[in-house]
Amino acid sequence: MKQEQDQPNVGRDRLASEELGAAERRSVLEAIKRFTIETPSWGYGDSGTRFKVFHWPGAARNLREKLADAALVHRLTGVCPRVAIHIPWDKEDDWEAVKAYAAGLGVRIGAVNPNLFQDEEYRFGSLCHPDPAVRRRAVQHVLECIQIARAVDSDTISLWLADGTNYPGQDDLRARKHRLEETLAEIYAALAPGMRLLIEYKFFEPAFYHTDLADWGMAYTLARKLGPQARVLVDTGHHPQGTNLAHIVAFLLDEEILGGFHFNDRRYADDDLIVGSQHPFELFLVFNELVAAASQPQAPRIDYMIDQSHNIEPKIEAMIQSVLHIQSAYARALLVDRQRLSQAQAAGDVLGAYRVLRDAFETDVRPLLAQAREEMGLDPDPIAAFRRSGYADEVARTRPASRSGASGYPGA
Ligand code: RM4
Ligand code: MN
Ligand code: MN
Repeated sequence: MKQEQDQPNVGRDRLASEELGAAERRSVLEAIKRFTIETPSWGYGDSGTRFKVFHWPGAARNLREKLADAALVHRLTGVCPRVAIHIPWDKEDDWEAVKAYAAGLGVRIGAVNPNLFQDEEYRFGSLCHPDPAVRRRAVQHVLECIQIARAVDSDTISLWLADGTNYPGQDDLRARKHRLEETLAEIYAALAPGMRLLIEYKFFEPAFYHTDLADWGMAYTLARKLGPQARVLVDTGHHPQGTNLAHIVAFLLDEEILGGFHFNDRRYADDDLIVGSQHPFELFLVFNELVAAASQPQAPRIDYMIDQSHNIEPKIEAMIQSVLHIQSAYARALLVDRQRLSQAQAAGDVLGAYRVLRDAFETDVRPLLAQAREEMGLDPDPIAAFRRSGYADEVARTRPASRSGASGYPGA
């Protein structure tokens, strides 16, 4: 097999060398500026683990405050114009007013996330519950979320199902699947034209014997049966250890069924840590697949959302850090030398191909990201700008700790 003779083993930095032409550099910069990320309302409120919710001074206590914090993240990064909401945690009476308030801050509402796991009735599930009355209640709640989405001009319902069982024999697994198909069909039929239903899967928790939507294959099967408005949502923390995320993403992209992401990082389970903080190479490999597929003629719409629950860390800064890590992964993936990669693949040059990816991954993209931000009229260092702004101190002063939790976490 032909080896790379022309490549010193110190690696290639396409940014530092003259290799990346002006036109390619420009197109990478423009892609970085266009790439938007949706942040979650619940990431700005107090949240934690089942052991303890530590209060963060100034953490947002209601939807208005969450939107204000999210708008600040957008002002500092320039790429977070949408905020996902969670019902009932963010429930309000006047959605017109919410829409106007968000618009006044320069953001808008993104995905509407129904809550199918916190009612007493949901002990044995929601859309899969054996009792038709509970299933009806769950369907009604999602239908209400569809109405809310319409009211705030959102076109996305992001559905995560906590349903499952804890013990073998607890319920009939196939009957539960049939109930789910029936309830989802009713929900799907109620979607407004052009509205998307993103179906999120998770292999465990809160149920431990089985989860009704355990993996991407199940989400895929149901999305296909429902129709083109249903898509699969990949939450990066919802797989068993060692699962190859990039492969799942490539497969779903190729099947034109990938609808969006919930980004977060994890070490053991659904840890909801800062995106890219634990496994940055894995995040890069996911973006490598996305960038590779984006060059196809029919590039699909993918919604890039963060789903994090901050426990000990400051909420806003954690969110900005996640956005920066996503941008780094994306920028590096844009720098992959795809021509060299396919040449190495065709030649069976295993390590040559690996090094093409590694070179992009090890490239310092901070100057490029700083340039993109400066071109957008932003501070090149959003974290430093946030720390300088005095916002954290101000909200710590003006937002006394609330006794009732707006985030939905017990004790928050
Ligand atoms: C779940 C799942 C959902 C999120 C809830 C709060 O683990 O990731 O997307 O809405 O947590
Ligand atoms: Mn999620
Ligand atoms: Mn999760």
